[in-house]
Amino acid sequence: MRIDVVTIFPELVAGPLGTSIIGRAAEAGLVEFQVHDLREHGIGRHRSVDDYPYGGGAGMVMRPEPLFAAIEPLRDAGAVIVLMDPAGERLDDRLARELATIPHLALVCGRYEGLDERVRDLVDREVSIGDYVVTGGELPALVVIDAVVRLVPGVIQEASHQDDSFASGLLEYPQYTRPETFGDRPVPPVLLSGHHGEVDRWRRQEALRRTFERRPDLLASVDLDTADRQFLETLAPGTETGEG
Ligand code: JFH
Repeated sequence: MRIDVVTIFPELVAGPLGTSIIGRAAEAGLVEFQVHDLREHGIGRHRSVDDYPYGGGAGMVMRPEPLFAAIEPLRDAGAVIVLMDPAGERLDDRLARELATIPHLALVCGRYEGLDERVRDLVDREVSIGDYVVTGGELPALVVIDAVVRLVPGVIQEASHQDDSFASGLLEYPQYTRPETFGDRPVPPVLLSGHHGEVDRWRRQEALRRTFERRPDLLASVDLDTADRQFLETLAPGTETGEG
């Protein structure tokens, strides 16, 4: 997989991409990153990439020419062009898995109050990481890259993302490691029992409990069997948990 990033802050993007699991994926050749400094296409002696908004108003807007110059060669190279934007399609597990199937992505990061509307003609999709505003597209792009690259075969243990809580639609079950007792809190004995069936059942129930307590909205799209429904009934007697 190849991922290009267009930004006026290449160092802000390149650092994290060289670090940890994502950095190792790049070293292993599973993914190739290329970060492009938009300012190389800036206009005039000051390499300007922004200008005042027509019609007035606060803040600056990114001018179209540098973005066009940076994006066009990536388009010609076959990249799917993704614009980071607070008004884009919301990133979730489903979208991350879809983007992970694209061999060549180019993520375009804006700054200021946004970009000239005509730049949208050059992009294939627009993605948001959630309903809050950050100061530019770089951190959102890193979130997208992190979520996508860990799904590329070979980057992490395959079982990890099949087990991802969002794959089942439930939140994670509680996890423990050594020591067996920490302060006054022992590890739940079932996890030390060696009964894999019991461990699986406990984890399923704790995942159901946590989802019911914290994100009951998620339960509507989870595949619940009879045992799941019976367990949920003990948490909230009389509450309907049918498909919805
Ligand atoms: C970005 C910024 C827009 C305008 C009402 C709400 C926003 C400031 C480029 C993505 C997510 C982003 C994101 C992505 C790219 C850029 C800052 C944009 C506005 C009007 C103000 C510039 C922000 N999920 N959050 N933020 N900005 N307002």
